[in-house]
Amino acid sequence: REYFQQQSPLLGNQYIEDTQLIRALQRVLPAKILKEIEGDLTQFGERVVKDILELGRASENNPPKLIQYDAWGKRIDKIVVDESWNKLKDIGCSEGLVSIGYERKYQEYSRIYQYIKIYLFACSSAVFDCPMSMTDGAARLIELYGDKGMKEDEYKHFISRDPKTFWTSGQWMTEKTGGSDVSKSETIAVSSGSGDGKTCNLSGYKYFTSATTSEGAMVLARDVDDAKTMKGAVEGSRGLSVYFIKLRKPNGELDRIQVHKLKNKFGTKAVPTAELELMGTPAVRVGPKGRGVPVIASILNITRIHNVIHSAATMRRCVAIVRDFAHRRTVFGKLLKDNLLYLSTLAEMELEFRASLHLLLDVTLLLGKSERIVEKQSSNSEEQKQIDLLLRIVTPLSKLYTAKQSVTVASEAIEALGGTGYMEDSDMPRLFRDTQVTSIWEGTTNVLSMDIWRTLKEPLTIKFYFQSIENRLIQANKLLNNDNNIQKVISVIREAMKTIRSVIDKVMNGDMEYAESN
Ligand code: MFK
Ligand code: FAD
Repeated sequence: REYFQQQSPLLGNQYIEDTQLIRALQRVLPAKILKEIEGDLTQFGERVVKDILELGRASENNPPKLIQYDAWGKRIDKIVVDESWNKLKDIGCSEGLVSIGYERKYQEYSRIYQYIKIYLFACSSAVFDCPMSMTDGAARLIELYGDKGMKEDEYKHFISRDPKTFWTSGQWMTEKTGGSDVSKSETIAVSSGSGDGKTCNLSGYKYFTSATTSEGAMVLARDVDDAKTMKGAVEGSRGLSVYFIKLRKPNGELDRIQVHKLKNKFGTKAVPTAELELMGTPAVRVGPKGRGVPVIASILNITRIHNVIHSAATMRRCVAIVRDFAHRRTVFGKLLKDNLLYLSTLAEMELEFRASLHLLLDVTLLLGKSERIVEKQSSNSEEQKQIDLLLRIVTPLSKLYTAKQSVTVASEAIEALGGTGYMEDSDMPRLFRDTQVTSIWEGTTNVLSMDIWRTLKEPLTIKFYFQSIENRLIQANKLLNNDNNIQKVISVIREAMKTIRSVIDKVMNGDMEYAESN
């Protein structure tokens, strides 16, 4: 007998089929630039459902392993990754996933071009966007705080388009004492005695280190004169500085680092994340002593936008799969695409996706503008101050909102495929697990809300694409200045996010008048 065979949902070109993305790009990019980059986005949109998706699946199916000892009992701490993981690194490099943002061929619009490529890459690449994001952040940190030597050396590796010279970077902040609150960090930096005041040796235990196969890492550590007595240590986060380390010696061995374990994670399974110990690892300070938090924040402000990318990309991938499925699955005599109840579920998902996509583009545009103004050497201008302030608020705001929504959408997408959506090889559980972390790493929802609350103390004369968010933020700012009630302020901030959703809802229902007035 021949039994019924359900057709599986298929993914087409992820750029061409993403009509919302194309429309949104028409909104934010000058037509000439869009025309110039369209060819590249089209070829990449094809690749992410072909070789990149296959490599991502292979990496996921063969996660990293830690080999701590060789046959003779020598400690080697080798992290073995699947060859597909290395190939994803080469592809990410040659596709310019970091470099586009620094070549700045399209001035302030370069970031949009770069981040849309990462958006296409994220859900096919087994979260290789994680190492790419931290490398992007490290490049930015060097651009802002690095000396001439670092700009000629490490920076060039991070923004290279040649896989032979390309490096990725980690970002090591979290310790057992705390990830949100780093003030009790125990890792110490002791001068190497070279006399330049910058080279040190680091010792301490880092509790979460992602992309541990990277060539380098930016590390938070406390400066001390003497490791035994802790003389010279300044307590709290003001005693911390940022140090750059190279993880391995030229022969490939770890340089005074012991990897104690690989984390057994709920998701992001292909990304190696380790607990490790620095045992006098040679390091160079980047940025001023005792300014570790604001210096490393230049990475956080980039990686938090990468989080928005990952969340928006997850929603888009879920919508793409469910939409296609709706054209192939028949229930009660009708294709799901013709079932109004099913469509209303899909519309909810689409709504969240669109809101997040617009937020992503707006925050990216702000980042591009901020970097561009600095480049034009007018960093003290009022325009710069306002853009930076807005960016400082909109970055955590979009990160916290899109992270939460992506988990909801990914969960809904599993159900939308029925029982098969719950099966590992449908790809849906992976999307769900991978996006669950976006609300934890790079700052949890509460921590980011607090960060927005602190920033809102600055005087605000906001200009933002969504008028209604602007109004809410100004309202929060006033509340703060009047009675300093944090609960009220945070609830207004969260209302601002709901507003985005309602504006997009109106747009989807054709109520342009409402949408434009907001
Ligand atoms: C898929 C894409 C993503 C891939 C992710 C990659 C893998 C995951 C990697 C990680 O998870 S890395 C670890 C991430 N960790 C965090 O995000 C930490 C979360 N905690 C916070 O953000 C806390 O708010 C913070 C550590 C910053 C609190 O530290 P403090 O020292 O108590 O902060 P405080 O007093 O608010 O700020 C100290 C200074 O830093 C201030 O400057 P001033 O000294 O000049 O006044 C702040 O303005 C400045 N600062 C803080 N946050 C900033 C910032 N400056 C700019 N931007 C920010 N975001
Ligand atoms: P805590 O800081 O102890 O937080 C616990 C809870 O308290 C949270 O719900 C938090 O929201 C809440 N909370 C904290 N402060 C407040 C407050 N003021 N008000 C109200 N609630 C509050 N870190 C790195 O440095 N480098 C990495 O490469 C890295 N990779 C990671 C990879 C994965 C897969 C994961 C899961 C984490 C990774 N992290 C990394 C660590 C991550 O950044 C931290 O887990 C995160 O910042 C939270 O810190 P914590 O785990 O210490 O939790």
